[in-house]
Amino acid sequence: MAMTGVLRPGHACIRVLDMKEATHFYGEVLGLIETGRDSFGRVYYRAWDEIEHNSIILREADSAGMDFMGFKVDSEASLDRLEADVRAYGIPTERIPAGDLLQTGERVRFQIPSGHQIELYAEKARLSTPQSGNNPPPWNPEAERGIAPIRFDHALLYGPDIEKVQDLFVNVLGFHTSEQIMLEDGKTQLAIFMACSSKAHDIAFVRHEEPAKLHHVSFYMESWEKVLRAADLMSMHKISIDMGPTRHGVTRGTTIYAFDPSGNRFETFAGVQSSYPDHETLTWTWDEVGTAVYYHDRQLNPAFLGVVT
Ligand code: M3P
Ligand code: FE
Repeated sequence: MAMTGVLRPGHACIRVLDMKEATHFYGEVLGLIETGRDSFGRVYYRAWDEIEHNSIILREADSAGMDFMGFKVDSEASLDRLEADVRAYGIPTERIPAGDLLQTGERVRFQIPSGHQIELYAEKARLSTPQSGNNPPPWNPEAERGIAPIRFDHALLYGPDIEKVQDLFVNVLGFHTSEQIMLEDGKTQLAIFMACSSKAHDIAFVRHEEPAKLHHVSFYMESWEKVLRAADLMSMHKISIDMGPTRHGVTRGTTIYAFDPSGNRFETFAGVQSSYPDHETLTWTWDEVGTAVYYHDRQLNPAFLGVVT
């Protein structure tokens, strides 16, 4: 197996202010498939083409934002090894017992320098879905219900000390840096995009004073046409759109940023480039920061740097 260790983003637990409003949005408008509810009142979803029991978990709380993001690793042996490596690096870890999240094995959780809670897990129940097994069709009716993204793809997180975060992800967790945006001094990073796969990014960070903030969770769509259809649905459902449809210079993704009813930003995107560990890190300079983020407008909108949950 060429891909070992950390494989991909597996889940994100999002705080919502009103569960009834949130389940209407995530279930009917975004079109995720509800897979369970637990004794804490958390609601679990997967996207139609995902193989595991859950990827988005909602928790009702007084403030919006993200509780934690989890990455799938290839085996229990990798989970043990990465746990030891994170500890040896000087970051304490805790084990969360199997079953704390529905249908999910033990998780190793740690706080990264930006203040976010990151988890690793090796086991989660696989569902039998129309897309699994022998001779699967290319899509099924769930692929046309609501916005209907293919998968939870990545998150962009805001917090301090992103160079320390980069060191941890690259030198301990095995990610590579696909792209970066520099500040005016040409040396300090405003943003870093990192992948554990050949995707444009699996996680990204923007430098920000306040720790543990969420800029967006992102959902992968099949095509630019599906991104435009998502925009139509957002308007039909009076969803607040932050930006787009447009294109990012960084990653080349065609995209929309919009807000869930609690004010958490989410992205529906398609058409990114790929990245491999032997590629050079693409760098965007401060004079082109607007183009890096919004390729057509060529300037940042005020919400981009200011509105996070
Ligand atoms: C994305 C993406 C920035 C670009 C963000 C890009 C922060 O969200 O998914 O490609 O410049
Ligand atoms: Fe994104």
